[in-house]
Amino acid sequence: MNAGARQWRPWVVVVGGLLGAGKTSLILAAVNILEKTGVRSAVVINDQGEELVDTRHVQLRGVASREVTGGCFCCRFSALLSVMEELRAYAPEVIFAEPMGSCADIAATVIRPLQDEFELCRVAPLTVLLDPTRRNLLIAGEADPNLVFLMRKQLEEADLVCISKADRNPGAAGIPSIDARLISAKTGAGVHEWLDEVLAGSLEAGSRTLEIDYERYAYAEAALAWLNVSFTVVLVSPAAPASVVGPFLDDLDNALTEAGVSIVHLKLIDRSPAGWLKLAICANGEEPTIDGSLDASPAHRHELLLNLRAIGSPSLVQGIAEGEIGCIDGKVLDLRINCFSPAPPIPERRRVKMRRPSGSHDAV
Ligand SMILES: Nc1nc2c(ncn2[C@@H]2O[C@H](COP(=O)(O)OP(=O)(O)OP(=O)(O)O)[C@@H](O)[C@H]2O)c(=O)[nH]1
Ligand SMILES: [Mg+2]
Repeated sequence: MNAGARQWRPWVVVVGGLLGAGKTSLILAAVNILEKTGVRSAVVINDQGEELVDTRHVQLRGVASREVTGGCFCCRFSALLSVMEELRAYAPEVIFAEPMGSCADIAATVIRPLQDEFELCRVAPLTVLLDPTRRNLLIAGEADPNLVFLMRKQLEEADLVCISKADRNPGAAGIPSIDARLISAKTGAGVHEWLDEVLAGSLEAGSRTLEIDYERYAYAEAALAWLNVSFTVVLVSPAAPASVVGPFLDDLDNALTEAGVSIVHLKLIDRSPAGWLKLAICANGEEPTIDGSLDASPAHRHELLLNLRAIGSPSLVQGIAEGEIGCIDGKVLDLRINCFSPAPPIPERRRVKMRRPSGSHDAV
């Protein structure tokens, strides 16, 4: 790379947090704000599997994006650098990177190695989102110890914690022991301020690298079932996306609940010639959040992507999903279904900071 080309040094803003914490929503809200002020941005989505709802969602929102698949950012760090290089074509000034929601140790394996690439980018502080509803459920009696472990590790390494979904949880400011900002991707509250803070360059990035037992970490991730599905359905009678994905999500939710599978995040996107619709829930029986066009006209052909992260066995989850897909009243084409538990992380690089700063988010 010649010296002239190296003038381009975008900010890389890594937004972590547990599955469903609101990472993609915050990134999309931030991209929107930046766009209004003439600042171009791009997004990199990460997953161990392929067929990603987040990537399609970001693309349907018209945002330049790339994926790093086949492993978390730490295990596929070279791939992250490659896609950042590819994004040069769009000349973004800010690249948002969304790690898998089960990922921890990002400060040591992504943020600090990115800092070594100082010619390539400027690294913003690691933001970790915390959904207060999930946090309260997790610390309550019937908590899942693996999700609690992952959440605590994520918060422990955050340069900046943001409590998400503030519109739903106006009282969330009172979580003791967390010095956090309140944001709502839905209303935009706090998003501007968050952007100003992470792009100011005044807060140190990678200041809280973790001590983490990789066996325990791998065990916690492996307790999750990870389902990525894509298929096209050609309906017998044309229907609007809302009439396709709404009942499908309800039936899937009910079947998972009956089988005792706990949904951590279920997201579903339907692209039809008349428009697209995304539905998501972060718990069994929850009312779905909706994005896209609810009033799209009926169509025969629908392309669906389904991503489910749940506490349960992958084979059980896959069987339930296949059963529900089989119940759709139409011809299912090009079905790709991949269900697994995340594999143990093996970082390409790991750089720890020896001196820990005062204050921490450990006591969550
Ligand atoms: N009310 C409200 N809902 C939100 C907000 N931010 C996100 N959500 C909803 O929370 C759910 C999860 O949001 P995502 O942005 O997909 O979360 P994520 O952290 O990217 O999830 P993963 O990629 O699966 O780890 C979706 O249903 C969103 O619509 C918010 O500020 N307010
Ligand atoms: Mg996401």
